[in-house]
Amino acid sequence: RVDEYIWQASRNNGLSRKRFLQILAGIAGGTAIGGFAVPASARSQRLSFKSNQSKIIKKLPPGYISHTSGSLEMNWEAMYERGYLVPNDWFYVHNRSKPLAFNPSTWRLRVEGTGIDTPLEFTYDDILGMPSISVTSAIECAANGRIFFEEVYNKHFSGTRWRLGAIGVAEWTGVQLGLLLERAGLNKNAVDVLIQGTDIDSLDSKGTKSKYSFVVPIAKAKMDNSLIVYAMNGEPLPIDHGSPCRAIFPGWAGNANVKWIERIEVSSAPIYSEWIKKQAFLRGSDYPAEGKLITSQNVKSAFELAWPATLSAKPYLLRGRSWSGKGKIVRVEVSLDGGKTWQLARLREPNFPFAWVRWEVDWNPIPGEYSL
Ligand SMILES: Nc1nc2c(c(=O)[nH]1)N[C@H]1C(S)=C(S)[C@@H](COP(=O)(O)O)O[C@H]1N2
Ligand SMILES: [Mo]
Repeated sequence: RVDEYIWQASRNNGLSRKRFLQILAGIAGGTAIGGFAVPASARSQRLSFKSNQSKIIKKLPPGYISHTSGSLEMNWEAMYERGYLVPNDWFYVHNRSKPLAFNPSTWRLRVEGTGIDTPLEFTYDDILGMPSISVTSAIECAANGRIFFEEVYNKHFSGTRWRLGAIGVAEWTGVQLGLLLERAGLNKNAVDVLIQGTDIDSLDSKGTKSKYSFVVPIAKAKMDNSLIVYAMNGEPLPIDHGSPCRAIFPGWAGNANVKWIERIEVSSAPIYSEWIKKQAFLRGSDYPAEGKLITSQNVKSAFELAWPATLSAKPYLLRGRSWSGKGKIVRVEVSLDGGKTWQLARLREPNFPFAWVRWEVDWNPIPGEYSL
């Protein structure tokens, strides 16, 4: 009931167009969410590229863990005792190319394809003028935690060596994708919806460049909480996070949340581009020959601690967060002895589905080494 109430309140609070324009006018590079002091121990941990090659625009607070020029993760230690939402400056980034500034007067979002009756171009103003909705949801890179696979399988995997910080929770404001599609005359033949960004990513097998995109089945596109958003935590969407507009598909892997969108194709036949086949499908003996679309994320948890952490041997309140792409977390058990015994953690409100729940456990250790 509480969750339903908050969900309703959050829908009602969808930023009005007037309020959003006020925020746009008042923005001067600063962030509206202040008061986040970083523990001295949480300094940036690795810089393996020259800063002039960076694909990330925002000024980084101390404590980020940088992997490559376009990927940096949130610092879990810095989240200790922090609020439910991750401030925009602290949010992890996964950019395949350096984002480009957009011009609000020339930007257009094209909606086309065999699954709609009236192809349309939306201006930025058109989208701001539509009924808005706000949803609190996580985004998590599909590869979050990859480094632990290396430890478990004892072999090197290609790609960013994320620990557990390729996740963040924010309040997203925008319009329902379903509503946008209805405006363009969504018809009964629609099967798949492709969301395309402006950034060129990979070369396909024929050697042509393709733009970053993801495809969702029409049923996912029409869900209440599938959004095209232009605001993040009450601020205009930051450039690193997809301005002017990005897709949000709560529960699904990070790749689905296409940034810097310019085109939506609704198709009456399944869409299998080279790019989609390569990046968005699970393959191998466990899956059908054509592969299986990557959809919802599995359960994970993280302590709000450095890795590894050194603490003084005195009473300590251990904190962490747990999340799942399949729904709400109902129970969290913690082990302080490498998995021999388990105890229930205390959960803290709020606890939104497709976001995370914060939890805590009292600990009074004698000096030694522990596996939590
Ligand atoms: N256009 C575009 N959209 C994109 C990406 C990208 O490189 N280009 N990266 C995707 C991936 S892999 C992830 S994990 C999320 C990261 O979102 P964030 O940087 O806002 O945290 O965006 C997704 N959307
Ligand atoms: Mo990602």
